[in-house]
Amino acid sequence: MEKKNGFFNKLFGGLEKTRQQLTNRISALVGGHSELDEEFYEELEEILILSDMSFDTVEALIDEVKKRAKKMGATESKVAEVLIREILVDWLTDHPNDSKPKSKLHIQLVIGVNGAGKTTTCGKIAALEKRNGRQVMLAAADTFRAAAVEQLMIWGERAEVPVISQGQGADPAAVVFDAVQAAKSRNIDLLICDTAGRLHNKKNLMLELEKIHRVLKREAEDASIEVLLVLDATTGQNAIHQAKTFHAITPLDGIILTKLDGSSKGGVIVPIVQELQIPIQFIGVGEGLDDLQEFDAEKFVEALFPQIIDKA
Ligand SMILES: Nc1nc2c(ncn2[C@@H]2O[C@H](COP(=O)(O)OP(=O)(O)OP(=O)(O)O)[C@@H](O)[C@H]2O)c(=O)[nH]1
Ligand SMILES: [Mg+2]
Repeated sequence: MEKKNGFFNKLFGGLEKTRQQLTNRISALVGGHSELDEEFYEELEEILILSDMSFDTVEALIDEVKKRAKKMGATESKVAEVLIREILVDWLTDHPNDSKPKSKLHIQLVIGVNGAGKTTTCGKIAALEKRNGRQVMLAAADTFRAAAVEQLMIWGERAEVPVISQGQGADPAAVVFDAVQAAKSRNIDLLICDTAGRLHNKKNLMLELEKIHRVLKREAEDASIEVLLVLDATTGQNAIHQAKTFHAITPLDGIILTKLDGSSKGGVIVPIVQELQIPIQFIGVGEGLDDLQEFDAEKFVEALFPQIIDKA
């Protein structure tokens, strides 16, 4: 129970800025405008757009609120809060965290643009899965940035898992190749591969990613492989664009949304799930080893819209 409360408190704390941007403004709007009329919807639309839900998602959300409100015969604006909460739970659980069935060796290829939080997230996943009793290994396939290998080594020490590396300048596909062999011989359950930050519009770097993925598929035939894209929640709308571009090069199995704790743009999670139809697997709510959570749509919406049940 205590663990569960700790989980929720961390999530609640992490969504503070998004609540200020989104939830508190909706509450203020409802407080000052009791009728569920066009003017109310226009203001609601503006708040939703400012929370970094995309225009299309906002339109769809407002339409759905109108539809459900009409069905209920509701005329008071406070219903809108309850309905938004309800719809978001529906939408976010529509695409559950349905990660693929895992083979004896499961491999996660962690990708994303510079500074999104890849290395930190690799360390956090390693710690989380180790706590779950799995044998975990890290591969330092960011051989590009100076000190990237050392950074992952530090995370390896914190999480108490081995790190396979070849140092700066090595071919990342060769590191991954080595790591797969090591993982097989050491009976590892989960191999997490950190990669270099790459701009989604730089073609050669994206091709390099394709190559790493190819080597993985070839060398680890019996393993299940997942490509996970790390997105920084503070980048808002740009995150959706990044996800679309990466998905076109290397089909994504899941998304990890980091830095929710530093972002007022947590609303971006809605268009990510709605428009890309890729499940959110983890969310980052801080810089520490324990600040990564498996995504739980209901808990997420509950932390975003607390107390609303009372108003229904
Ligand atoms: N507040 C907060 N900071 C985070 C989170 N995840 C990562 N960071 C911070 O983001 C910064 C970049 O993290 P890295 O893990 O180095 O990012 P990266 O994607 O590996 O960066 P490159 O390898 O340079 O592309 C660090 O200062 C992290 O502490 C999070 O969930 N919350
Ligand atoms: Mg890194």
